[in-house]
Amino acid sequence: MLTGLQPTGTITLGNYIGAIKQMVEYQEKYKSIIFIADMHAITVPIDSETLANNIRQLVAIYIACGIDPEKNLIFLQSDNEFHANISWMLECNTYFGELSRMTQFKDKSAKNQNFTAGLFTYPALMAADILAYDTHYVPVGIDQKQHVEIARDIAIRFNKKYGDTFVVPEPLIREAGTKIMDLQDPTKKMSKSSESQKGVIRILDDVNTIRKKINSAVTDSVGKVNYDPENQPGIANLINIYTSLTGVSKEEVVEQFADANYGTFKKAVGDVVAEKFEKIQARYNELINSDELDKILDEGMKKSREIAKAKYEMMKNKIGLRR
Ligand code: AQP
Repeated sequence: MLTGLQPTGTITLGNYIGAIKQMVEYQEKYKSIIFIADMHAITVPIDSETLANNIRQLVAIYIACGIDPEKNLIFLQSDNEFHANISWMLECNTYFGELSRMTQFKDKSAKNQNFTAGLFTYPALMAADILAYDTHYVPVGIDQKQHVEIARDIAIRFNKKYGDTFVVPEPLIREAGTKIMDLQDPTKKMSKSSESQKGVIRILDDVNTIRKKINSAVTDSVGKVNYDPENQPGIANLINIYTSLTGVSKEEVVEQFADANYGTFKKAVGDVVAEKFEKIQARYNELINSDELDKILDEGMKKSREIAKAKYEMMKNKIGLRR
């Protein structure tokens, strides 16, 4: 299994619930590769110092959240030059038309008319990330499914043209209902690169700030805790947060808070998030300036390069890039 996050900002509660929590669960079930997708992060503008800080922070957050370096291969994408090399060979087997149909490209390029070629060819790099390791499973949200599908198409095409080279990967689609929304605008996804201060909970926010953000989350005038995403999107979002972190079902939450006002329910949600993040933050603070992180990344660089290099050499040979 292979998965990674982009160091485009401090991890949010949405990233934690939608991605990191699953990684921690999957490490018991699959042989896992978890990387920091920093080369994907530069497909949109990002300040150099901010990026470097985000990278170190993300490694510490992975470990603090319970990702075990003994059970997972953890590495930084840019520490492994074979990703870009493999990506180029895949790009030359990818059609302009299929890249043009990627919805993420359409969305992100619409936000900035001066988009880069890297934003356009991003799916070929993602295919390289996946295919270099003979990955069987790629856990993704529904928004990323298209990128795993194009990786499959590229793998099948390459295998047909040059002979068996790649394992054809499968997306592991996460169950619906885990998409966490902005607390101030519950129609918008909570995103790490968002500029919304009050609407986005960051994993490193101090617990009082977390409680305040949840207390001032936008709700509705119904005044009753129901799970009704259409008419009560703010409350539905808080229910999703509560259920994701406690394992209690939506029905049970609605029953438990049937007589409670929104203030009481928000306090309960705030307590759950604060308790979870307080523990993660304590571990994060021990790690962030330790050389443990560098050791993990050095080891990951070595191992990931060995695997990706073998795939790269195989591809070169099959394509005819040899003397
Ligand atoms: N709000 C969310 N609810 C549930 N899951 C979420 N994810 C992101 N936001 C939510 C999941 O977290 C992972 C992040 O993947 P990524 O780093 O490649 O970037 P992304 O999907 O584009 O996430 P962001 O936070 O919105 O980043 P930016 O702001 O850089 O675009 C994915 O598994 C995603 O499903």
